[in-house]
Amino acid sequence: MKSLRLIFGDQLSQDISSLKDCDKSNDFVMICELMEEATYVKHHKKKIAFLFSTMRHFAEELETEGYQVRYIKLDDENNTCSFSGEVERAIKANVIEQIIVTSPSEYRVLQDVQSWEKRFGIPVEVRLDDRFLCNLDEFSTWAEGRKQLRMEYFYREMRKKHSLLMNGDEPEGGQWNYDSENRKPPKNKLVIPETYHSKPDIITQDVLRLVAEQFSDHFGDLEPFHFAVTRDQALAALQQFIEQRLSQFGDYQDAMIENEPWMYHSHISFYLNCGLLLPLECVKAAEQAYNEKKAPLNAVEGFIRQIIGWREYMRGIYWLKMPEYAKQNFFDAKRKLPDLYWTAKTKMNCLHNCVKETRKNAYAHHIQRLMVLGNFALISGINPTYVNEWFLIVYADAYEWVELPNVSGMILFADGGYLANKPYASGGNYINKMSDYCKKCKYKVSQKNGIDACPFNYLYWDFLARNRDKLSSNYRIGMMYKTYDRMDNDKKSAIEQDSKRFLSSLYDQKS
Ligand code: FAD
Ligand code: DLZ
Ligand code: SF4
Repeated sequence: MKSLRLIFGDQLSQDISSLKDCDKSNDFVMICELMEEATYVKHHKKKIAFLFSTMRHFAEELETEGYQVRYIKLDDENNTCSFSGEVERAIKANVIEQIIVTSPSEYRVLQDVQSWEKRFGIPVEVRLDDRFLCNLDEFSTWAEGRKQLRMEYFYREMRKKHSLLMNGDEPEGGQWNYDSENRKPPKNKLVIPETYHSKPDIITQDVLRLVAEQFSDHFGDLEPFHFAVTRDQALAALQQFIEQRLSQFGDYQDAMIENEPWMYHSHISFYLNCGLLLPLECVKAAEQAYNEKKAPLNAVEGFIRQIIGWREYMRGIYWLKMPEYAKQNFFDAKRKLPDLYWTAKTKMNCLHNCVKETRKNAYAHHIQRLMVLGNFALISGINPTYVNEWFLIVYADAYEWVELPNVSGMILFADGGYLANKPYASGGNYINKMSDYCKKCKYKVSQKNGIDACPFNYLYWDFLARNRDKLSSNYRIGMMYKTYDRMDNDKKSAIEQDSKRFLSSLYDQKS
């Protein structure tokens, strides 16, 4: 049966299930650059360029392997701009008897796919995405009957299932988790290796021109552009991380240094999420480095946990809880997103740097996303819809399946604690301990109230006071109310007044 194998932009792997049993002489593969996908939220320019260039390189690889590829460029005259439109056009242009896809990673796109059989009158086979280590049925069986989920228990199951860092039934080193060793503050004079740099070839240069022309009003810097855009390059980026940064990954996982956006992180999320790298090969490479004594256990365990634990856990929750998950707003947060998230214009040095680097690189590391950008959105009471939209736009690794649970679940606690056991709210002390941002800030981190005080300090308490009814019974954060209750009335009123003043000035760019 002649089939159309549609490959979505984040499925760029020759091992993808939709290519299995493909009859190269009869079937054809379709990949499309689509205006609708690039603009349903206005993605960062670098993210669009990365995906288009990677898609074009992947199509070329498939052709070399003998596949018949129908590649639709953004500026093809008859491009209909949407997946459905392109499927319809392909059906009209070829005699197709069935459509085969690997299940799309996003709920929105799956809805589309599920309408095609009826709409086009031919069978549509939706295959499992077996790039992930935990399939969705397995996850929902694990989650069944649990009122709250905890990543740590899921992670242990995954360690056992894939026999990673295991000694028989016991975890390597006797402990499952070495996170407590992974919180070293930054030291002066750390030597941080460069992130991976590819040199833009002709394909990438063409894409850069196209993106500059078509998406000039989107957020972010297009150049310099140095992401890997082929599997070989992505493997080289992984190897570079294993050799140059993994050994320090654990120690400085939570550290932030001004003008050091990449730290010792791996910078592979873009490649993992679009299919250039597979999760198991990344964690096995790290395990091998440990076995060869090239990296310590705390670093390797931490890295493996992020990928087989957090990444899979986020995906499981997304599919278990969509579409309701996108609408959750536990704190009933109402504020708009302030312009500083786009302009980086703020006196708060931590936020200024994190937005500036995001704009330049389409990347910020986890603690910048969590404890600076996310924490501020949480304690300022910004509506989850706006926060989610921003995070989906600005990062080259952002797709709803992973962005939404991180934002709504992990930082905004918008699901009321289904995914995380407490909101990651914090005052300025944490940022001061884990970064050097406060040294150059106009605000004073040691000051708790008043015009010069670090806004995180009073906003934190104001957030707790505003949400007392929802948080005082939380066993991880509830005890903070005892501290709040011991404050005298003048102090409480200063917290409230400072927060009111600051939050009302947030929208006139003076803060
Ligand atoms: P490393 O720190 O080197 O970690 C290794 C890998 O572990 C990552 O590449 C990633 O695949 C995985 N990982 C680590 N933490 C998480 C996590 N919490 N959830 C899922 N995977 C994880 N990650 C995305 O891939 N896409 C997103 O859109 C995204 N949005 C986020 C939004 C917020 C508010 C927060 C707090 C986190 C978000 N993350 C997201 C998770 C994490 O910040 C990024 O995966 C990480 O910063 C990517 O950089 P890295 O490859 O250098 O990661
Ligand atoms: C994010 C994105 C962008 C910017 N452009 C495309 C595109 O042109 N073609 C495509 O197939 N996918 C693109 N994507 C990824 C999709 O928005 C979506 O996340 C995936 O198809 C998975 O559902
Ligand atoms: Fe950020 Fe406060 Fe430190 Fe300034 S003082 S950098 S606002 S934490």
